[in-house]
Amino acid sequence: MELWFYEDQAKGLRIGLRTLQTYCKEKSAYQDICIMETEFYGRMLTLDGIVQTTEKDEFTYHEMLVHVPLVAHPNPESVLVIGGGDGGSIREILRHPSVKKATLVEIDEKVTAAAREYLPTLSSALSDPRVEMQFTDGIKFVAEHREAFDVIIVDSTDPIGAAVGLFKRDFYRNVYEALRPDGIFSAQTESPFIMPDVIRSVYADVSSVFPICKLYLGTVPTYPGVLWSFTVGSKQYDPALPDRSRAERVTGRYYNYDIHKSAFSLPTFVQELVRGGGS
Ligand code: AG3
Repeated sequence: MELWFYEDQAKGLRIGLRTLQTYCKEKSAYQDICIMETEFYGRMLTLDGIVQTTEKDEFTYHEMLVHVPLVAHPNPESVLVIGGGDGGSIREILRHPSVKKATLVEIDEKVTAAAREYLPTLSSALSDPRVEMQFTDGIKFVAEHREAFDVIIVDSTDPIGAAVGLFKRDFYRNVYEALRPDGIFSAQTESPFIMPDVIRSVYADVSSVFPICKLYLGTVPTYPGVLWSFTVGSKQYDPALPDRSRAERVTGRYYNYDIHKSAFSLPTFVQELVRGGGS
């Protein structure tokens, strides 16, 4: 008998992956956590039935979320990740030799425990001595820190449940305060095909808090809409003008210097969203 996993990505839109094995299926205080083997995309983590990451396409997401702000900053030493309990963002952060400390603030300790057991290609970097983990609410954590980080990465779930507050202006205000005077942050901000309203409102909110706000795009095949957006807020450095040698030092399987620059070239319908229009 064939077993299939389906995620309803939007009304009338569904993705299906044939699954071969289930490694972990548990309920935490926050959500249902599941890690399965899929035939096409390798191991996959889902939270409440929503695809978070797969072994085969996670590099596109984590490389773009992390390297754009870390290359834009000339000397990132202290980096904070909000969410990202699977460890994929931390793995990419640690590829930057200037980083002395990477702090992971994940609300659900059980997500990290499951990833450490069944997703080693993402989570193995969590054992690095530069990593500090705190299992607590990222919104509260950010509100309690002042000028403490060079870069903040918001590696969140979709804006539902506990993550809603990570897409709000008050949170971006606290992110601004938690960053050093030349700090920069990036956040995953969903697909322009599926959640145009999220992109529009996040862009308006981040622009109202940070002197520099830009949207850039990547591609994540297992996420709804595939074309994926990231929003960056910066106090000083223009994220769209990367230094070539800094970018080349962290060339990945998706990320490279040319991709970094071109990711800020937006299709017309996305330009309209960031201007506050569009449908
Ligand atoms: N964070 C983004 C997940 C969004 C996926 N949305 C969906 N499938 N509906 C993933 C965390 C990876 N570190």
